[in-house]
Amino acid sequence: MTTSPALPLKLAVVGHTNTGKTSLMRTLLRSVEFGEIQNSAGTTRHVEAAQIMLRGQSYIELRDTPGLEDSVALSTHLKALQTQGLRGRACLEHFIENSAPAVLTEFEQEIKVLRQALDCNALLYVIDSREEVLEKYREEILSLKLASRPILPVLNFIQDNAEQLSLWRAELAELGLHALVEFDTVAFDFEAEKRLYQKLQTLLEAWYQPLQTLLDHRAAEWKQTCDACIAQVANLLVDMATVTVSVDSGNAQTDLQNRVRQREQECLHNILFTLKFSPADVQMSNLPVRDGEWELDLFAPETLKRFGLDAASAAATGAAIGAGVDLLLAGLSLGTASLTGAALGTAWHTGRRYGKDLLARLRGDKILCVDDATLNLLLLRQLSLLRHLFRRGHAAQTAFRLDDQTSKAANKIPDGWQHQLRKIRTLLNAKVSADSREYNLVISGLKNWLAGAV
Ligand SMILES: Nc1nc2c(ncn2[C@@H]2O[C@H](COP(=O)(O)OP(=O)(O)O)[C@@H](O)[C@H]2O)c(=O)[nH]1
Ligand SMILES: [Mg+2]
Repeated sequence: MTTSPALPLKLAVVGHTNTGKTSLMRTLLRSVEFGEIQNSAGTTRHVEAAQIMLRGQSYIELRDTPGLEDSVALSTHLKALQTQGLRGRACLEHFIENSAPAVLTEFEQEIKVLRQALDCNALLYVIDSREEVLEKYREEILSLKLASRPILPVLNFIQDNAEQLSLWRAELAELGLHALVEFDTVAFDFEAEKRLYQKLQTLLEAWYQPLQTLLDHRAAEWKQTCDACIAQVANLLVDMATVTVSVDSGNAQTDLQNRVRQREQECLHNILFTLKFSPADVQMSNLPVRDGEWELDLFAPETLKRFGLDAASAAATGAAIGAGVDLLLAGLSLGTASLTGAALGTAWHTGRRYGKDLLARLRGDKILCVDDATLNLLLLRQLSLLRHLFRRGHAAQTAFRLDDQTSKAANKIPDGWQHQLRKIRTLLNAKVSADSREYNLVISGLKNWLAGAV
């Protein structure tokens, strides 16, 4: 009978100083706040634990440790004990419990790490793969192996580093470490995180099922998170393509600009919150909003269709609409009270269909809306943002500057946008409520299109 393993699975995150141990913790925890990260040795002085929770239960306990500094000297001591016949865990335990006080002081940091190696179920050994494979790293691994726990090397700083990576792989194989992962803690890739858990499954068979449960949950959660961010952008684009301001309202232009900028900020805020990033992770300047005057083309096929009219009988319909509009205008100028019977019915019908924007237009008001060029820019900014954030690790230290995105990809409007925009603009012709079928059709089409474009 197999018994369920004790949860949480305890993983010690170990390695030389400054290899990205705390960064790995942040990325796996989706927390920009865990620990302290600095490009200098000895930032993490103590062991700090954090939990990966699922439905109120801790599945994994990650323990961040100080970096191993003097591994060659440490290894000399451990080798001496091994020649006395002490092997594996006994060797480490003896070293921790029976060394002279001066030795314990000298290796204070290392002993904290060794204790965790002894206490945890497995070790994530983080490597700065830009580094040469030096003797000190070999000694470090040999010392950690004495804990007799599975070690999963995590190769960090993997970008543009193929040559050095293969040297590390060869060295690790020689040390008996064949399962390893490449995992960049700054440039996040969900597939790489999945592989990390899968490798742990093969190294820790007893934890196979809980790791699978966690993995499934993480995959579902990642999809939901991405979908939620895409929905934010879809709503932003629809809102901004359909917002109108009457010129009569005084500061119409500034009003419109402010609304667009505020709405973009709000969208950014929601996306950062959904992905568990902080406002400091992204910098962006105000969107240069331009406004266009809204021209309502009463006889455009899409407008006609929108009002349930058949474009094929446009002539007849045009006459009908014309009559309605005339009556409506008459009603407006004469005062509604002077309209009688059927005339009032037609006027009312037309007015209700076309909404207050049309009435404003018929009254000669100008209606401002956000122009296509601004919406194109808004789209490009949001795509750049999502493309970056979906691949950003929680350990990344430099803020993403949205305004610096000048690459070809960042400036190319993906195919199909004009079609989407046209569909969205049909909602502008008559204010459609956000819970209507029509509105939802446009939004869901747009979400699908955005998911493909990101
Ligand atoms: N470019 C890049 N920088 C990283 C990566 N991982 C960590 N860093 C940086 O390396 C430095 C040390 O990281 P830290 O997590 O504090 O290392 P620790 O001492 O092992 O905990 C910090 O400046 C990090 O921002 C990575 O994958 N890519
Ligand atoms: Mg650290």
